[in-house]
Amino acid sequence: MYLANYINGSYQAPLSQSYLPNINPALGSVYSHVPDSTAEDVEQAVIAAQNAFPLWSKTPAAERSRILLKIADLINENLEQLAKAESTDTGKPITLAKNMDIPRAAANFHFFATAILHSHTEAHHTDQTALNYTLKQPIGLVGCISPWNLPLYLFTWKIAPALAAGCCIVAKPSELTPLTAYLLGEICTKAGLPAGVLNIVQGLGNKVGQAIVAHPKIKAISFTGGTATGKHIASVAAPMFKKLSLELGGKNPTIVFADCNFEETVQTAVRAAFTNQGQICLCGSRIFIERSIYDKFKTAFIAQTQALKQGNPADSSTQIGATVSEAHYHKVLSYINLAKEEGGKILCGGTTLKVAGECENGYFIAPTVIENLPFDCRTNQEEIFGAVVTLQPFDTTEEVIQYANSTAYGLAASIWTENLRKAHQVAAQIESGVIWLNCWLLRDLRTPFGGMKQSGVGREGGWEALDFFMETKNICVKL
Ligand code: TXE
Repeated sequence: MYLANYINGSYQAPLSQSYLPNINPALGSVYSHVPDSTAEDVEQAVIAAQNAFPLWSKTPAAERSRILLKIADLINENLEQLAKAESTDTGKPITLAKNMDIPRAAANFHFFATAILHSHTEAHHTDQTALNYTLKQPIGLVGCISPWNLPLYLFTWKIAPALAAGCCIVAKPSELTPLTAYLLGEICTKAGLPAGVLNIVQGLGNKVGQAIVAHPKIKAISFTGGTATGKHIASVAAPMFKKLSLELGGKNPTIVFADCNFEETVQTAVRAAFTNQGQICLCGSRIFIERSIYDKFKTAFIAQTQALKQGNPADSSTQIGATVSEAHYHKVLSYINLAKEEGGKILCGGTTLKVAGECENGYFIAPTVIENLPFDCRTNQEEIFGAVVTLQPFDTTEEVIQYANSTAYGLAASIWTENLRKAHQVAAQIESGVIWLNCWLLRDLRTPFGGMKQSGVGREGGWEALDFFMETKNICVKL
């Protein structure tokens, strides 16, 4: 199967006619080919977006909303096909794709389609002399670049607010997971999205991504991916005064106090550690446990980790699938070796896993739990982004806050205690943009989402996402 770019409302081969192999990570074999597009394809996409912008930006909100709701409906109608595509591309369990990724992609469109029907603007009276009102207008052409871990989920998390705001888009999914974005093109056409409003250019980051970020006609860049890539993108976009939204990596703490609801805490900490093979920027990979329950927690955590069913992602009972790519598989394994070198004790996992049958060449790593590492070693400071977590005991609240805040990241944290006063006090001191008290990944799309420190710049979600894709103008009327 040869995939294509979606430019000006139709599928097009890359101008270079060259393709990259797309690998099914559970099988370890090539199953399709992704356009290896270049700056020339991006140029075509920019021209299409420019031509579409005057009309789309003036299309009434109710009409934009109607089209976006139709896209949401079509995503839901194609749930089976999209979930299968997502699972094949990423190695994630089909059940996860069906229950989380694809429904959330539809929800993203639904959320922003309805939001624009309820917007309002500000007005400021200046004594009796003037009336100021705020006019929000779509910023123009925008670039949306997304990663491989939650492909359609994160792709649409950017595209939906941009379209709702009235912008035209040049978007690039990850070259590792192009399939659902490819399928979205047809859905958009069927839903009646005018040609050129959304353009999807497939290919490599350093070619297509770079061309989008550097293009003078593109006014804003919304990016989710690795911190190093984010840094590079900022260095290109900032001197051009582009608006930037960067959602980057995380090294999130799970903080377990002795007075937690034990069963619920262990269960959710395991889910936070290993969902999507640990490849979610929100995963809790450093688990700090109050010393008095450390051994009890460790025993229960290991037992539940070992009970997770790992295997062929296409099997509906599979809970843990394959790592996304061979390169990432080796990266995660290298961190397990590093942990050993740093004195870590492997409590379970720590090895690759052979899945019999068609998956015998797949990139499987057994969920890995490690203890006996100091909070400031590399294993506990660097983002592994795989099914590898560490357990560490703590004695005081001050100590655990120091541990939690010790990394360069500041994306998410979860705190487990039945003492609400303590929960709020600790939450206020943790340097993370997203804090969950007694839960994990409980999302309300209206809330601000994003990280502090090297986890990013800006917030997605709710009005903040719509605002990002709009220019704000103050109009002052003398009375
Ligand atoms: O991501 P990249 P990679 C973390 C995780 C992972 C590491 C690297 O730790 O191991 O990042 O992963 C595009 N200009 N996360 O290398 O490269 C690229 O094509 C413009 C966390 O796979 O950041 C893809 O579409 N774009 C993360 C997107 O950027 C460029 C999710 C992300 O890829 C580009 C993924 C360039 N110069 C990885 N270079 C999260 N926060 O969820 C690459 N890209």
